[in-house]
Amino acid sequence: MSASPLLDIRPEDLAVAFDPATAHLGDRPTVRRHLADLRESFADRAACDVVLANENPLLYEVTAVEPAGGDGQLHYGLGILYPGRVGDEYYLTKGHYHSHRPAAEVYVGLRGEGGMLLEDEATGESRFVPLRRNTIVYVPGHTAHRTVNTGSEPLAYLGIYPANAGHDYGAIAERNFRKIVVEREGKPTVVDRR
Ligand code: S6P
Ligand code: ZN
Repeated sequence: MSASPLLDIRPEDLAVAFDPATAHLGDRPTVRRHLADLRESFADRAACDVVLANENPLLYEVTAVEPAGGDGQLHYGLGILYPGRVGDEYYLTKGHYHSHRPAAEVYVGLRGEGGMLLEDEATGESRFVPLRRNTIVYVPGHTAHRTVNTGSEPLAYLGIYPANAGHDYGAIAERNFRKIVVEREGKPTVVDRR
């Protein structure tokens, strides 16, 4: 980092055009997660394997913009989570803590209908809060977060987080979230993971 953070940032990172219909941002690499990558995330492993026997659908795509910089800088990612279910559980993201646990994040809903499962690391307490167009979700530090698409169209959102946040998927892989979001009588319902 030089004395001029403004001059250190590539011009193409200062203003980035996006289309909420795709998760693509210029030529930045897009991470694509398919069902096989999320086999451990869904509660109904058998239902997962039935789908995987025939196909490996694309569940979500994320493109991150991570400008150079040090303390105090921000990164952000544009995500698109497609609609669908495995058994009665709605499509979801892997979910993570930030490696730097105090790092918070703000999500801005752009399109679609869904929510975020938030789980406090110390107590296991959780909240399921709406994420949709024109809704902003605040994810406090020390909180695992996972996006869930409960609608019938792609759920698009922007997540903005401190540059030093980092992603810790290991803790979720070991224990997963305590709650799951399933369809019951046509409606999204939060229940305990059995
Ligand atoms: C990053 C932010 C999002 C997620 C994205 C995919 O801090 O929370 O951009 O990376 O929603 O979820 P996951 O759990 O696969 O990273
Ligand atoms: Zn995050």
